[in-house]
Amino acid sequence: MKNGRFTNQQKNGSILISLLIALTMMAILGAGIYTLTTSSSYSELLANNNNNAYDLARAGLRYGVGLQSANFAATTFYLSDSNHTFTLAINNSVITSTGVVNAGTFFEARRTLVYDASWAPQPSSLLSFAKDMPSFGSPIVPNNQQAIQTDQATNTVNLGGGVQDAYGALWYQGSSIAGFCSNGQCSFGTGINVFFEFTFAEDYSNDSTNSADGFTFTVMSAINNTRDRTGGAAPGYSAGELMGYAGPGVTADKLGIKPPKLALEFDPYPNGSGDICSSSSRNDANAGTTSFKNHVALMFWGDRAPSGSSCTFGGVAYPRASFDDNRHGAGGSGDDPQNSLHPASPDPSSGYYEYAGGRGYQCKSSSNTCNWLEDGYTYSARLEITRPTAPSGSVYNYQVKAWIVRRDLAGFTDIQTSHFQDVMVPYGDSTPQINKTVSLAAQDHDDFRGVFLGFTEGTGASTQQVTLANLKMFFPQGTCSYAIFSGDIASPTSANYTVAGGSGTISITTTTVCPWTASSLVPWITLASGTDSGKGNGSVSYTVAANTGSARTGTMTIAGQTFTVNQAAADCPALSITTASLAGGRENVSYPSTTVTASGGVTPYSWSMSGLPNGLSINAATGVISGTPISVGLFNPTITVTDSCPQTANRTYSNVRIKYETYTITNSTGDTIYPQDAGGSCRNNTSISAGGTYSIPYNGAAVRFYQTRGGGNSCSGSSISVSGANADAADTDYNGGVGINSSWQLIDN
Ligand SMILES: [Ca+2]
Ligand SMILES: [Ca+2]
Ligand SMILES: [Ca+2]
Repeated sequence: MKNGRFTNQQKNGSILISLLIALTMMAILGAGIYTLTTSSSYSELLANNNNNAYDLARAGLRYGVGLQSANFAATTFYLSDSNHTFTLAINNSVITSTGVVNAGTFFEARRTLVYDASWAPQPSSLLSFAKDMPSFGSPIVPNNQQAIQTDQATNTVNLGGGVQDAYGALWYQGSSIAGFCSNGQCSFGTGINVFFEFTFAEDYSNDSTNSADGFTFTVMSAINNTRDRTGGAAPGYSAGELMGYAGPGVTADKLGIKPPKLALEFDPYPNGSGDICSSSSRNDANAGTTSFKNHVALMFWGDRAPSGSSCTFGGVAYPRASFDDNRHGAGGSGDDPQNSLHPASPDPSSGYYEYAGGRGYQCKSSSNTCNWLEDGYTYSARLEITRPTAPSGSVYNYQVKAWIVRRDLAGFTDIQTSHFQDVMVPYGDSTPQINKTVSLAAQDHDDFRGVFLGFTEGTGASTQQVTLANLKMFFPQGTCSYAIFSGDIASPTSANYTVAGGSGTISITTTTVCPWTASSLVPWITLASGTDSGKGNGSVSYTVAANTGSARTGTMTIAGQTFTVNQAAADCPALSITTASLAGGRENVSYPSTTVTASGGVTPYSWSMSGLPNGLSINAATGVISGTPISVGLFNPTITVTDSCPQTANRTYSNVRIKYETYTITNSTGDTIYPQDAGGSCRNNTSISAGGTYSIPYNGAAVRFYQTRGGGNSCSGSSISVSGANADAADTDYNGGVGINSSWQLIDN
């Protein structure tokens, strides 16, 4: 960069840093995919200034990411010997960086980049051939190990090996915090950015059939597939067109790579539109003609249960399901996404790209004209998949972008080349050749939570030699989340132990690829061997040692969550609840305030209860039970007290009775009757006609009913039989029987 030097001097109150440092940070910092928006105002004559402004803004963005701070006041960083600056501000994790060249002059150029870092909390890193080649050391090559060869010295891969009728897959097999990968199974998270270079051997045939059949970069579900899977032709049959992505391979279920899966295919060989079981059935555009152009296309999978009988090879039946997996136009019914079709005119959203020049320029090492891709030159490919975190309606929309360039053809500048290879930041310097949204059903989206990533290839009657180099994969964010349980209790935060100590288990649930660790921060809590880390669901077993001193508290960190252990002191007196009984109550009448008491232990106490009548509660600090019962019956509440050691004591009270608020009497005598009030007089003007009812508010007194009412409100008569409701089992009648159905007096007990 011109004038690319900062000094360490203070100037105009701004902070000075070294641009060299900032640019170096571009390579080592970064914690997420960037949502970039750009704005610019510049003259076309000053495009170089604009590029410089863009890079200043980019450096600022990287620097801001490195700060890992939610907020950072707007600060201008500038070059000492010029008016070139970037201004950085972070507001609620949204980083805004503006690069300015020739600030304040007619030649000013200004670019602004904005990155929302709030959903990218996990620092991450790259997976690459450069540092992870040993993890690409074992290709899956069922029928010919020449098909895929890895070179651990040069960090390159050969696909094809120059052999016919072979196929295979090369999956990343390592473990890495980048992508939360475990034995090759990575968390798809919010997507992935991929860069690699590939070089095909020259094919200058008019119909591009000198070499076959191409390769794919594939992402396959690790939930539905194991890492030993590959597609490929049925044994003994020639169908390189399946590219190791479609077809049964040699797996027992004859399904090859099962959905969900997606691939970017690099197809340099035309195949027609025959039955999916037959060879030449990929629906490549212009197959069989000299108009065929090598193409790059997005592939998903075909129908899961295509109609028609099985495909039969050598007398063995194979499910048709895998045979159309890289057939253009297959899929698209039900939940199956559409495999990309050749568009009538160039259209990135079609998912299918062919270089307009097709065949007709100089091969690298011969005087012939070669087909695009197959010219002996090295091409660069870049793939960006954004995986949604939430559905859109009932589906999940994946955005897939791809760029394929031969650098000299694309006319890249050095800066564009640098950006193109930098997978830690979205690429925005040129329009992607492929930019397709594909909608996945919820189950497929979920089955993509864990994935294997790598390459597949296949050959038929022709052979191929493709060299892969310089792979880089960046996972913007793994989406690992963890829940812990103590038995059925979700998200427990603490447990109490007596002076004697004991043991406990906390279980963890998470996605299978997600790692976790557990640790104790105090020596008296120890984790059982082998339970201090894991991946996926698991559990942590711990032991609390006996306590010889005062009460103590220790914490464990389990899958990122803090769990507290409280243990009683060695000298805690025994704790007990001393309240012997609990009074009964009456429905809808305030319960007599009752204070439960305890002895022993170490105050303060903490009270809780279970099984009390509805409407009553206990004050945790004072032990006072209060409230108004709203239901009747017999209750057996248990009161629990916890002291500060801590230790607990329980006491259960049997048959605490809550009575009805009123009684309702039904006159079943056939005559009018008269109730006697508490004072012994017949109630003025109160009579109960035959069949009538009479509601008696509870007042604790017995109520009698008489046949007649004489002068002076005297009641007389005898033997009146009534029936009623709301008496409970403990109430008695005049004769000492249970209930009130058999006589004329109710006694509330
Ligand atoms: Ca070809
Ligand atoms: Ca093909
Ligand atoms: Ca194709």
